[in-house]
Amino acid sequence: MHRLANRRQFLLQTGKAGIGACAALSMPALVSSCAVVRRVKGPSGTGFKQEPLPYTYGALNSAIDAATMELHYTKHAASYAANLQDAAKAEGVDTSKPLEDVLRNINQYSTAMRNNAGGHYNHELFWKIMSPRGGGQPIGSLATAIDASFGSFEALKNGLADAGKNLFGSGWAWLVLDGDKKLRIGATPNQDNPLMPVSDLKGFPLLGLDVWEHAYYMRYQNRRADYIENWWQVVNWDFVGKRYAAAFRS
Ligand code: MN3
Repeated sequence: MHRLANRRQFLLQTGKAGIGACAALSMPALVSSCAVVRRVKGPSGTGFKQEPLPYTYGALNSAIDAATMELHYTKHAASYAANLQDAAKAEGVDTSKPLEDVLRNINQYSTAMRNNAGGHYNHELFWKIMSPRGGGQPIGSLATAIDASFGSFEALKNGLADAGKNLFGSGWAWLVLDGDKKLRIGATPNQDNPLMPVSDLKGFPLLGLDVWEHAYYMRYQNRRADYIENWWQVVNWDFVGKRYAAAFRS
């Protein structure tokens, strides 16, 4: 018992409980504390209303045309926000709390909540991780972590492109920070995201790429791979890097 208590203390202090360490603990209280240790909290505070787009519709034209941006923001994303507010009202959700709280407990809510809470969160993030002054390469601690995890920035780009291209139907490709503070690449179907317990890919979303056809079809038609290739020109690495640093500290 004494050894177990010490071990629990060790896990809580280091925050580095791996899967093996978690499996080795058999007492329910210790297992649950282990699960808490392995979650990255990350920056929170996404609201339930749509925020203004941080640039003009045509600002990302090197990758995404103005008509696509306008439809995407004013119709698709706006619908998720409106439907989310309806669902929140119907299901008694306190909309003064961060949306992340709903996503992390999505099993308690309806399918409408899952689709629209995910849809709203994903798009609010998507607008922020792009910029007319984007492109180039990640810098600082994120660049170091990308090299350590995937070998190179090129390998990250290839991995994310594969995740996006191989996703059947509509959804998102992601770079996330998982509970072991490791970077992971993956995809989620529909409007799911990696904060949801139902997602196979779990972690804190650092960067998400919308690969629904509405995000690219007018310019690229069926050429999802070309859209992804051009998209790197507008990725806001300054924002993503700060998000990584904040999530890593949490
Ligand atoms: Mn979309």
